[in-house]
Amino acid sequence: MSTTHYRTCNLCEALCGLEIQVEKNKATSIRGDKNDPFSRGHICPKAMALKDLHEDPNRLKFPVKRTENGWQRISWEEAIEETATRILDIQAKHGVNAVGVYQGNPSIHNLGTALFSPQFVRSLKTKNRFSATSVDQLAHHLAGVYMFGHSFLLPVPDIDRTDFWLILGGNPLVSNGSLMTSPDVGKRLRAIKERGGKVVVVDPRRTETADKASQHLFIRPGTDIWLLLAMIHLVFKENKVNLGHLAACLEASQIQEIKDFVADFPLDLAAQKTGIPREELQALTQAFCQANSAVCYGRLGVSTVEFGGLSHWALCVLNILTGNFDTPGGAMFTTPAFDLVRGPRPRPSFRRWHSRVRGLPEFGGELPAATLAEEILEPGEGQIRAMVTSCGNPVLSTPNGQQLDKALESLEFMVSIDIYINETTRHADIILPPASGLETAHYGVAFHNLAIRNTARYSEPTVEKEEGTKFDWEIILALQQAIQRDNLPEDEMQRQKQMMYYYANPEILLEMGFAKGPQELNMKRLKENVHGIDFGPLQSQLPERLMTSDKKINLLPDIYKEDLKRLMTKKENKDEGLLLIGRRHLRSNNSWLHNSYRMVKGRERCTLLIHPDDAAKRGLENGQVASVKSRVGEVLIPVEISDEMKQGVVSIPHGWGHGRKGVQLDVAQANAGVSANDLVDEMGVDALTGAAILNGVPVEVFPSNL
Ligand SMILES: Nc1nc2c(c(=O)[nH]1)N[C@H]1C(S)=C(S)[C@@H](COP(=O)(O)OP(=O)(O)OC[C@H]3O[C@@H](n4cnc5c(=O)[nH]c(N)nc54)[C@H](O)[C@@H]3O)O[C@H]1N2
Ligand SMILES: Nc1nc2c(c(=O)[nH]1)N[C@H]1C(S)=C(S)[C@@H](COP(=O)(O)OP(=O)(O)OC[C@H]3O[C@@H](n4cnc5c(=O)[nH]c(N)nc54)[C@H](O)[C@@H]3O)O[C@H]1N2
Ligand code: SF4
Ligand SMILES: [Mo]
Repeated sequence: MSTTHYRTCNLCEALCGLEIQVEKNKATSIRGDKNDPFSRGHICPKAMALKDLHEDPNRLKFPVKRTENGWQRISWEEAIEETATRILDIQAKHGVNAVGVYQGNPSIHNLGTALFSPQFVRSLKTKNRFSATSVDQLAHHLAGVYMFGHSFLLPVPDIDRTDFWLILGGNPLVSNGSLMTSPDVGKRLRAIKERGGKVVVVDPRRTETADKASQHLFIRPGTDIWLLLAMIHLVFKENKVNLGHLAACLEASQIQEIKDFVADFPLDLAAQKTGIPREELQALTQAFCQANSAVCYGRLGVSTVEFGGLSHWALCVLNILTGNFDTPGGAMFTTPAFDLVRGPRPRPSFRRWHSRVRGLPEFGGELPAATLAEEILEPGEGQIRAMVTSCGNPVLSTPNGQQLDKALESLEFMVSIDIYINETTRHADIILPPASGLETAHYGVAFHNLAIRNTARYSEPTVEKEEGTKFDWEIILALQQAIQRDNLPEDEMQRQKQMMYYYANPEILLEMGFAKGPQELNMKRLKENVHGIDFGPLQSQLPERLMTSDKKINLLPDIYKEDLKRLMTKKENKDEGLLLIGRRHLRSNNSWLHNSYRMVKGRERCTLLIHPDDAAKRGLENGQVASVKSRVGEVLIPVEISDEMKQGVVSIPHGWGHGRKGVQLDVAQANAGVSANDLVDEMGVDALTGAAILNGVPVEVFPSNL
C-alpha cells in the first residue's frame, strides 16, 4: 500500500511542490505537485536526488570519530560531550576566537539550521565566523541594509508582470533562479516574450538562459559596473528619470550627486571595458526606459566580482531612477508570512571589526571566507585552532581550496555537522550527521521572503526518521547546551534551559513568527493546505516597508561614494590573458549531489570551455587535456571548444574535485573532476565587501603532456 505525501523541495531556492509516493517508509516516486499554486507541477531533475540522498549508502546516520584505525561510530552523548569539552578547552587556553565557524549554503535551506544556528553560533562567542555568504550574495545584503535599512530587504524582480527583464550574470534556466524564488522560471520567461516583452541576458557565456532570451550580449567578466553606470548616465542624459511614487522616499540632493557623478561618464571607456559597443549600450538603455515596466536583475556573475558591492548598489539605483522599483513589473519587496524583516531595526553591521591577518571587513557578524585559511595558518594571538563546520564544503567552494585543505589538516580540533565524509569533513575529528531531507519537516523561511509571489508552504516529514538519528536542530541545541554548561551561573543556566525547551521545536518558532507576520497564517491553516497557500502577487509598499530610521531610501550611502572613487582610478584594461568564470549544471548543486549516479551520469561535465580562437592559439583540440594555471594552483582538465564562450574567457564549473584522499563518496570519486577553486585566488576579493572574486580570475592555459 502506498501513501501520497506532499512536500517542498529544499534543494534550491525555487521551492517546488512535490508529490511523493511512499511505500514501507520508502519513497517510490517523486513528481511535481500540480496543485501547488506557485510551482504548478514543475520540478527539475534534481528532485529525484532527495530520494538518492536519503538512500545513499555513503550517507552517515550516526556520529563518527576519527581514530588511528579509521572512522569509528560513537554514541551521540560521547560525540556531543567530547566536542564541547575540546571546544571549551581550546577557548580556555587560547581565547574565544581560537574557535572558528563556517556555515554553508544548505543551512539556509534547512528549517532547523535556519532557525537555530544563529543562537548556536552566538554561543561560541567567537569573532571568527564565516559562511557561504561571502562567496555568494553578500553584495545584495549590503545594499539592502545601507539603502533600505535591513539586510533582508532584498528587491525581487517581478518577472510575472514585467515587460523587460535585464539579466546580468544569472543563469536561472539552470540555477532555477536565485534571490528570486520562482519555480518554473523557463515558463515565466517564455510568458514575458509571449506578452510582447523582452528578455536580455548579459553574460560572458551564451548560456542556456541566453539561448531562450530575446537578446544576448557578451560582456567581459568583472565589468558590469561600467555597464550599469553607463546606463545611469544615459538615463539622466536622455531625461528618462521617473521617480513616480518614490519621490517622497528619495533625497533630491542624493539624486543630484549621482547625476553630477555620471554627468561626464566616459561611454567609450565603458564600451572598451565591457566589450559591449557604445551603440549597444545606448540601445539597451533606451529599450529599458521605453518598456512599460522593466527590471534589472543581477546574480552570481555580478555578486562575486571585483566591484560586486558597487554593482548591486548601481543596479538598485537604475531600477529606482527609471520608475521600476516597488511597482508591478519592477523590483519589489515581498510581504512574507514569516517575515525576516520584522523586529528591531538593526544598524548596519559592517566593519565593526576586521580579520586579524588581512584586515578584511566584518559583515553581519561574519568575516570573508577568502581569509579563513590564513586565519588558521598564521600563528599569533587570535589564531584559529579549532573549527566547527555545518552544512558546508569550503574546501571545494571557497578560494584556494588546496590552502584550506592544509589549514584544516593543521587544526587541533574540528567538528562537522554533515551527512558526508567529503573534501572538508574528512579533516574533522568528529562528524555529527543530521537526518535526511525527506525525514525532516520543512518551511522555506528565507525563500518565501525572496519569492516573486507571496506564498507559504509547510512540509511534514515524508518518511519516518530512523531510530536513534537526530535532526539538525537537535544536534545544534545539544551542542549549544553542552558548550554553555560551564560558563553560566546556575540560575541563568536554568533560564536558558527553559528557553531552549520552549524553542526546541521549529514549529513553535514558526507559529510565533506567523503571529507577528503580515499574513493571516497559523500552523493549523498551513498544515491543512498541503499544496501551499498563495497570498497573491507582490504589493507596492514603500515607504512603509523601509527599515531606515527616516523611512527614506538612502540612494547614495557613503560606502558607495568611496568605492566609486576606487573604480575611477581603474582606467585602462591591462592585457590579462584569459579570465576564468564558473558555470552550473541542472543536475548539480554546488559540491554535494555528485554521489548520486542519476545526477552525474552521461557526458563528462567538469570540462574547460574555451572559445575556438583561444583554443587554436594554444594548439588545443576538443577533448584534449589542458593544464590551467593561476597564481595559486594548477588543474588538468579536458578541453571543450565552444563559441558559446566570449573570446578571452574560459569556464570551469565549481564543486568538483572529489579525488582527494579520504573522501568517502563512492560515486563522486569515480567521477571526480577537478576543483575550480584550486585556481581561484584567495587574495582576489572585492575591496569594499571582502566577498571573493570567483568570476574573472586570471589564468593561463596550455596543452598538457598527459
Ligand atoms: N568557483 C566558484 N565557487 C563557488 C561558486 C561558484 O559559482 N564558483 N558558488 C558559490 C556559492 S553561490 C555557494 S552558495 C557556495 C556553497 O558553498 P558550501 O555551502 O560551502 O558548499 P556546498 O557544496 O553547498 O556544501 C554543502 C554541504 O552541506 C552538506 N549538507 C547538505 N544538506 C545538509 C543538511 O541538511 N544538514 C547538514 N548539516 N549538512 C547538509 C553537504 O553534504 C555538503 O557537505 O559555493 C560557492 N563557491
Ligand atoms: N543546478 C544548479 N542550481 C543551482 C546551484 C547549482 O549548483 N546547480 N546552485 C545554487 C546556488 S547556491 C546559487 S547562489 C544559485 C546561483 O544562481 P545563478 O547566479 O543564476 O547561477 P550561475 O550559473 O552561477 O550564473 C552566473 C552567471 O554569471 C555569468 N558570469 C560570470 N562572470 C560574469 C560577469 O562578470 N558578468 C556577467 N554579467 N556575467 C558573468 C556566468 O557565465 C553565469 O552564467 O544557483 C542555485 N541553483
Ligand atoms: S527547481 Fe529546485 S526546488 Fe524545484 S525540483 Fe529542482 S531543485 Fe527542487
Ligand atoms: Mo549560492
